[in-house]
Amino acid sequence: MIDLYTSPTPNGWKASITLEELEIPYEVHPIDLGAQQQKTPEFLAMNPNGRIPVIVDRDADDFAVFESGAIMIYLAEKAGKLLPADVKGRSRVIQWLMFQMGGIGPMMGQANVFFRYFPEKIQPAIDRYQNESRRLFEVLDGRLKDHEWLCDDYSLADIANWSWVRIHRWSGVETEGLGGLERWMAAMNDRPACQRGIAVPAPPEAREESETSAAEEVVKSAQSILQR
Ligand SMILES: N[C@@H](CCC(=O)N[C@@H](CS)C(=O)NCC(=O)O)C(=O)O
Repeated sequence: MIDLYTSPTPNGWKASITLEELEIPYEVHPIDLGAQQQKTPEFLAMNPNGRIPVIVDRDADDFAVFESGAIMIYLAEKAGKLLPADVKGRSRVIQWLMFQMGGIGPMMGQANVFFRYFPEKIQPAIDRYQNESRRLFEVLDGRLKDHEWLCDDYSLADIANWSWVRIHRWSGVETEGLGGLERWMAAMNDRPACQRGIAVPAPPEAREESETSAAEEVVKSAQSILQR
């Protein structure tokens, strides 16, 4: 049994979708980021960086894993799925996983900060992160134009990138004109495990409809984190 400490964010969904795809039993522990539950001594003992997601493997002497990419690799290796065993196949998946960890995630994250959360609208910063996110979407699209999935088969790479790209409207980045990316997004959206994963620990509507009060709550919570 895995304990999953998470919140309804792209990095959290990477862990919950992976668990759902691998059919590994897990117990969800929702973390209220606005209430700083990720900074308590108990949480910091699991992840000194004070961020979700974190897993604890009860079947491995309560082994704790932080960093969403490391969590995904740990789970895939445990189950023997979603990460090929051969050196080149494994490397290809890790390359596209790192592309998300070092590119898509940080750039869309900063687009969210400057476009959604900062009270001051600093247009050059908004442009920089939205343009860079769009450029990275074009890289994904280039690959997905003639590949069903990012690597040889459906893998961790698809889960990691989709968990972020799916909130592109929240970041203010369009996917228009990127046919390969849009086809792949629809295929990801149709997967039952992806649908279950993004409902953990709460339904994702807040990220999709910026006009709702739930979206306002997300903004308020993110602003309170940025002020600390
Ligand atoms: N590189 C980390 C990033 C984790 C991260 O930034 N988590 C955010 C939510 S998506 C968080 O916990 N923010 C709370 C805070 O900054 O205090 C990962 O991939 O796990």
